[in-house]
Amino acid sequence: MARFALLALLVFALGFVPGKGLAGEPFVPSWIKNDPAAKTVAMEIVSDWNQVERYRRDNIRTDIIDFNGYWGGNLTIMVPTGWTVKIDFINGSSSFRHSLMVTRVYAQSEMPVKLTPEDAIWEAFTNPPEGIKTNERRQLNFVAKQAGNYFLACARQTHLMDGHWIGFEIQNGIDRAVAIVHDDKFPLEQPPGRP
Ligand SMILES: [Cu+2]
Repeated sequence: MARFALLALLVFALGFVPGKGLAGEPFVPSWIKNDPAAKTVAMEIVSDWNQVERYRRDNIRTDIIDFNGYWGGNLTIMVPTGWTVKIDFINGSSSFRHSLMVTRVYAQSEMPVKLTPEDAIWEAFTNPPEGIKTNERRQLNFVAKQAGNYFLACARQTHLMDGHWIGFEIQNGIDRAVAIVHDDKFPLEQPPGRP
């Protein structure tokens, strides 16, 4: 009986911890470069990084618009509090304008139809907010002043509602910027994001 109770406890502890989502291990992708001495992280974020690969695989256009192959919060970037963030933003789309903006967290039901410059945290957004053209690039620099959860989102038309956002978390107590893929939000049939 005691053995059974112990087993039940073990099963509970391993498999049914409330709030434990499916997430991979934190990793430093090739497009994140940490400089701990300067408390600075540089990252390159490409819009529609996977558009061509998706099209090649299925020969149909998908509704997915992405940042480095991630969308709808299936990746979270974590940055230490107080660090300077330097994002090299490139529009890799072959057809659409895109932008990049730091915003608060939105539930799907409360997302605005369109983000405006007033929605930008620390005025961090690429200009013009309606998006840069195909193959254009912008540098977006800001200080990760306040610990908490944010979005990196696209302010183009309805792109936020359409899933053109990833998670952005500013954390105390971490010593470098990392990323986590949320496998439960990443359909297996989709090509993987940028490593
Ligand atoms: Cu977009």
